[in-house]
Amino acid sequence: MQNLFVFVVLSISGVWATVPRPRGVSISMASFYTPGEKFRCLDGSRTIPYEHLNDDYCDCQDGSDEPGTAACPTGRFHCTNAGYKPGTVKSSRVNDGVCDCCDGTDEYSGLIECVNNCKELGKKMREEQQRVRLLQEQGYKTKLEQINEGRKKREEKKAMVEALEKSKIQLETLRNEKEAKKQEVEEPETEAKDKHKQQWEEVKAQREAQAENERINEAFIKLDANKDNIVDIAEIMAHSEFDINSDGEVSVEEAKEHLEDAEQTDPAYFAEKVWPHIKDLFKKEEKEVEDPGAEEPKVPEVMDNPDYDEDEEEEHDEDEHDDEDEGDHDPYTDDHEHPDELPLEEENKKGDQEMPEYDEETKKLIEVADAARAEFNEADSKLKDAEKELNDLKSYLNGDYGPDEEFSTMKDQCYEYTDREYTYKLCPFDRATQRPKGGGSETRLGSWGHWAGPETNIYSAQKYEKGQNCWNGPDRSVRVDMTCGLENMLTNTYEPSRCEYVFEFSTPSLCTPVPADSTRDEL
Ligand code: MAN
Repeated sequence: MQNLFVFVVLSISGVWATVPRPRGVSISMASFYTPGEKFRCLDGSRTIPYEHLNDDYCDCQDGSDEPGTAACPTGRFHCTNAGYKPGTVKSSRVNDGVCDCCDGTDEYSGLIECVNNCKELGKKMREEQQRVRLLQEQGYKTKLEQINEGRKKREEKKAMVEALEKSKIQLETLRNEKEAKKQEVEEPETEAKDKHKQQWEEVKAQREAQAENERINEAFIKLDANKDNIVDIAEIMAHSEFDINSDGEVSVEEAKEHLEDAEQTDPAYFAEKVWPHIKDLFKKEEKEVEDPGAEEPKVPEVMDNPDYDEDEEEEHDEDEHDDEDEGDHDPYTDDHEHPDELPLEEENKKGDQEMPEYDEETKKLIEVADAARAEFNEADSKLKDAEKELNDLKSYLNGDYGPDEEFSTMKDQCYEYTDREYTYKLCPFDRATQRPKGGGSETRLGSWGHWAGPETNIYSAQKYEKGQNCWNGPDRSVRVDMTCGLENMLTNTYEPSRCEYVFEFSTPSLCTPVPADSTRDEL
């Protein structure tokens, strides 16, 4: 039974005391092992005599009767590790020839001798704890500043919202006034413009009617070969284009059909009844004679000219064809060596087809309406700017920047980290991206999603989601793990699974003051 008891020295409120307990039992569990009393297995399964503790025979299923031997497979051996931190190892490691506890208490059989290095480990641990405490303390100071800044920012934004809501009402009123004014002056403007356009349409229609009359007259003159001011069957028959059945001649019946069953036609009947039905045929013939290889080009060449005026025929001479201002160009007689003439004529025609300028009164109305439109546009864009600013402010105020606004300082900032291949960028509460170091386009790894830490520490991680789709894989996403650090900084990035990234981010926002006695050891 030499293994049964160890006597350890415990300091309670500065008073040193020994607590007898079986080997491998921690001080906090010592009360369950009372000398002289029967021992109840910790799982309550059975009760055994005190002497059966650590007798190298496993009585309790949970191994609680053999904390200091390797007899129970489920047993745990407690190392006091005075000077360092207490710990437990599996009972199977007791006396297995390997030093597991820094105080060497798990190896008491004499098989090997363990060096107690708890003091050394304890020193290192305390140094590390001190470093962390300093870091937390220093970081916490910055966190307090961040909290101040964040709260101030929220208050400022709230005040801005209030002021903007008020000025928005004024801007709306002004915009509505300007809109009413605009509508008021646009009405007479539209009326005047429409009137002008309508007049122009009428002029165009008149011109077209006149041109059509000219075409009819020209056609009549051409068909009226004997110039008796009557077109009869024989004169129609003389025009091969009226050969309906294409048998090489125009029959009497065909001619009559073109004359709408009349024997002859005067100009009035021709215009009203005959022309509407023959004008396409007549035109067709016009095209055919344009062919330089066609027979007798001399007759149609004058008649074909839409500007041809029979009365003026005599006046035309070679010289007049050179006068560009006349606009009387005959495609057959004009000298085609002068290519400039035709474009100018086209230009003149084009000028004729363009609507003339508005009259002075309409121009004035347009001017007034333009000014009203400009004033409205200005008022409207001022209102839109205010609305946008309001939206931005409200979206900021809807954000969750930590319980004390401590994370707000990282909003509207971006942090970068470069590894072997990529430069990663995190713009907190906005997006995460990746850019190849060697150049190339940026890949969106995710947009701000939500806080993603465990329930007890939700502000320790962030999630960025719905990034660019990964070929044959998920949409890219990032989890940002945050820890206490002296400044906001992206300290590491990795891709544990394809297109799923982890960013490590240090921030004072997660530093907490450390209670002075938090590193006290069990001795
Ligand atoms: C790019 C990068 C990588 C990613 C692959 C997936 O190369 O975004 O991080 O693993 O695409 O195809």
